[in-house]
Amino acid sequence: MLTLQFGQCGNQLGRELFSKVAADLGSSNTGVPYGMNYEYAEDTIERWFDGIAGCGRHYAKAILVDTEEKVVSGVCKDAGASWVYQTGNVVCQAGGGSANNWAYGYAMSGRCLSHAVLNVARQEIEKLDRSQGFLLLLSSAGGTGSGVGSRVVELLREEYETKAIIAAIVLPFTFGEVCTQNYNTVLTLAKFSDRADLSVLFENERMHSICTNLLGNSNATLRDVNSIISENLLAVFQPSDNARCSANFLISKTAAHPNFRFVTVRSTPHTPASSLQYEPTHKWEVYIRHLKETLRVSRSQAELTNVQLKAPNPTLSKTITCSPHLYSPCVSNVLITRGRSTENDVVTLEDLQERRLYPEWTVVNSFTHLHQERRFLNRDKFLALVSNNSEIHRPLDVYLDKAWGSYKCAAFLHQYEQFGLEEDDFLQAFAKAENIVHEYKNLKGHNKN
Ligand SMILES: Nc1nc2c(ncn2[C@@H]2O[C@H](COP(=O)(O)OP(=O)(O)OP(=O)(O)O)[C@@H](O)[C@H]2O)c(=O)[nH]1
Ligand SMILES: [Mg+2]
Repeated sequence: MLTLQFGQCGNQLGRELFSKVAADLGSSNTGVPYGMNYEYAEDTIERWFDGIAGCGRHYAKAILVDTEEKVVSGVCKDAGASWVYQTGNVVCQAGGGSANNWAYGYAMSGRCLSHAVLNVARQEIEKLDRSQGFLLLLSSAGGTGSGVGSRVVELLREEYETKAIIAAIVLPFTFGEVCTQNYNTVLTLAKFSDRADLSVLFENERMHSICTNLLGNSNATLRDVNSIISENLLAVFQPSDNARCSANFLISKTAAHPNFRFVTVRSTPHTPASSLQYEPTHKWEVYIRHLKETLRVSRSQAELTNVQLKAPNPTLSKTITCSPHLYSPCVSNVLITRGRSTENDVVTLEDLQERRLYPEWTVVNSFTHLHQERRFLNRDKFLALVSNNSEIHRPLDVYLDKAWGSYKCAAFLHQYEQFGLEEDDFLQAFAKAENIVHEYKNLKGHNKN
């Protein structure tokens, strides 16, 4: 994968992601024989790195894009002990950012930077024999990640019609941030919904709550949030023992239907580093049941239950999960399990294969399982569930509602019009976002088991 990091969030998240790749690569407790670990390491290096610098450190296979120097130079300085960014892959306009304005990012910064980004991308792609495609990292709330990211995703799609484009999009906190974030989010999601093959959504609020509730970190910073997001991404993208597992494979399993191209990732277990050694490791079925429970919606159907913010419960019996709880209907689920499975502790899949989770129109294999025996980041077990499910409409609906509320009273519109965004562009984006929300909201599970 060639990673493209956009704006403050994309670049900071990218740095954390590569640090985790290096940590996983260097982890001592792999749980597998030398040869197996060697293969995993080779595959990891091929996925994320691109040659070795004079200092012996790996070059990250990444392009850094921003409209101000501060963040990218900080991120470059703060690379890891075993890896660095290539300075030639930094595409930065020395300015003051895109002022949290999607239109400025798209039209002004995007126009200046996109050709340089495409040139670097071309050079990188030519160097790679087996390029899996692109991973774009950005937040939807600012001006650069959202606007320049939207411009670049358009150009990448035009130039690389068949290459996989996956975006990891960070959604803003719903309160206390900038007023234009709702417009920026709607405009970004509308653009990515038909240009990227798959968009993985991360809500800052939810990720922050994981730090607070599960890791006991009441002063969690954005760096801590990035650590959780990176673990989720890597649990998905690190090699699995399934040779078919590529970006294209993931897309075909999760986002084959063009109306449903968004997913979220749930993962478990999350344990504070200080108590990692004291925490018991449960059987696979406990974690899998826990992940299934994260899909449960409350009786009033008002929202997801907050199982994601709780520790897995080993006493949760099968009979409880077989009871008629309500689950968010899923277009598809991909479960990735990492760690040792034994005869006495097999990875059991029935919970997530249950037919009622999936709409009647989905094909039989809307559930996929991938496994990797090698331990992930020194943990005995780690699981990630990539889920394309109805609940995705909820956060999107919130931003859409707020953006529409502002639009109706023409709030801040002149800031967008100034940079060429017309009424029609806004209305098209609203219509697209509304359609996404509508499709997800109206998903229905299978009636029969
Ligand atoms: N998870 C996470 N969110 C971040 C980070 N940095 C900023 N954000 C969020 O991203 C949004 C702001 O977007 P930025 O990425 O700072 O903006 P930008 O793309 O640099 O655009 P401009 O600064 O407007 O040019 C807010 O919702 C922040 O909470 C980060 O490192 N991690
Ligand atoms: Mg910025």
